[in-house]
Amino acid sequence: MISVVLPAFNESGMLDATVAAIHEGFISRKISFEIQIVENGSTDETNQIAEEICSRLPEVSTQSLGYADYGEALRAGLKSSVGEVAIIFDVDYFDLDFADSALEVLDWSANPTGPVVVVGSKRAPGSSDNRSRLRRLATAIFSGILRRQFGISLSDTHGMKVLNLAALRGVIDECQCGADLFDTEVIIRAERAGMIVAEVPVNVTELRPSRTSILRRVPRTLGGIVRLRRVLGPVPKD
Ligand SMILES: Nc1nc2c(ncn2[C@@H]2O[C@H](COP(=O)(O)OP(=O)(O)OP(=O)(O)O)[C@@H](O)[C@H]2O)c(=O)[nH]1
Ligand SMILES: [Mg+2]
Repeated sequence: MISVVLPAFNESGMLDATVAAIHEGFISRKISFEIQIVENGSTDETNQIAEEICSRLPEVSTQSLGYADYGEALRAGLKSSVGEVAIIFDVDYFDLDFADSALEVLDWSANPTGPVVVVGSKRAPGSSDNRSRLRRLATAIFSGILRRQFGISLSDTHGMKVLNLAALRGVIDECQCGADLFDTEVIIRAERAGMIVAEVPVNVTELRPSRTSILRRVPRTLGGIVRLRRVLGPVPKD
């Protein structure tokens, strides 16, 4: 089974349409799936809308945590996923074609020798990123820092990804960072544990303009990198 984890924060405008599109996509693919909405900290009607969707669609469940934190929402969603494989989508950024190609690359077995994470890279050859120039630059700088500071092999760690949950449960339990660093920590820890991570190029078209100003994002991300460094230490020498 595939578990789609969908973090949702103040998504009353888009949640219904996004869940409907993902639901329809997996029904038509005849794949067994669940969709987990994980809300925290919303001040709009997101929760009520999520509950209403769950009452209509048996494959969808929702949980609501105390305070706004994207990483904590991902952690909670992955921990309560029942699938062997999880797909992380955003409410404003999801792509079933990405899911198809990433699932082909992912190693589904419980003792994999192939990739345990497949990231939809906004920077890999063949990708096209329609976000603003500033956002693309921020992604490039962040990825460069990750490569130098943590030896990460991927060109991008944020955004859509597919995970072999059966293989990654131990790694997920070890992760300490929340916010926008949680999924990056999973990837770094998986690589350090000798697991293979992979990427496929994506076409990035977010369904709405950015909600976070770059001025707020930069200090938050830099603070996150300092925290990651403290939690993970330097690149191990082999
Ligand atoms: N549960 C939860 N979900 C969040 C939180 N912040 C963002 N999300 C969700 O994460 C996904 C991406 O959020 P966005 O606000 O679009 O963030 P982004 O695309 O990284 O950045 P911008 O849109 O440029 O600000 C969406 O599904 C949001 O609803 C949060 O604090 N808690
Ligand atoms: Mg967005």
